[in-house]
Amino acid sequence: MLTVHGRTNSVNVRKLLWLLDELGTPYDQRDAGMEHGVVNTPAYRAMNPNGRIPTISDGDMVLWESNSCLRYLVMKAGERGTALYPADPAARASVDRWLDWQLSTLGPAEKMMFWGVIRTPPDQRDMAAVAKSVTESGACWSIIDDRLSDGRTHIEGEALTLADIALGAYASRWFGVPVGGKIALPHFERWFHTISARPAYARWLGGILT
Ligand SMILES: N[C@@H](CCC(=O)N[C@@H](CS)C(=O)NCC(=O)O)C(=O)O
Repeated sequence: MLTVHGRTNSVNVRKLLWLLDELGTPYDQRDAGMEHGVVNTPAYRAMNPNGRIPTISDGDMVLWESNSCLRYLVMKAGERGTALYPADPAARASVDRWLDWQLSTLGPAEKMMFWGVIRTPPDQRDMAAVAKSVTESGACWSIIDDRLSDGRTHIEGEALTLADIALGAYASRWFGVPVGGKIALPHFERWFHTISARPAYARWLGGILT
């Protein structure tokens, strides 16, 4: 049985759970990280020396880095995963570009917006750092807004791909963190409305941020 190790309020765990529901792949989820501990045990570190979540195990196969896990899960699903991660080199590379961009550019830009508000008590918040993160996140999301300005329903066209899942999980934080200073991004909002209506999104990302 495929196992996803990681607490369900983690954005990077949520990506995987959203995808697994889209694929209809059975899995077992085990809490790990933050208040659940586990990540510093020798057994967990043997799977993931970073002590981070998510980690997946599938028989003898163990993998970490959420976007690598997304790719593995669609490839393992065979036909069911093809539309989400197309085989054509140009189409696949285009999806991969957004996964890499989420990890390298969007994630660092938006981290303080989320952590500085949702996971920091009000009297300890550095609102200047949060405001900077809101500005930098808005600059990132405006790239997505431009991408969607031709009326396409999804990042890569008319069908859901891993790009929508990796970016959609983070978009839940842009729309869900109650902080001012966010720029209006109408195409991005329209896309978010579409993807957040999916039952698998609603199940894992539709609740309040914690
Ligand atoms: N680049 C990694 C980031 C992993 C990461 O930093 N995960 C966070 C949760 S989103 C974590 O492990 N936090 C510490 C904890 O939960 O104990 C990935 O995409 O999997």
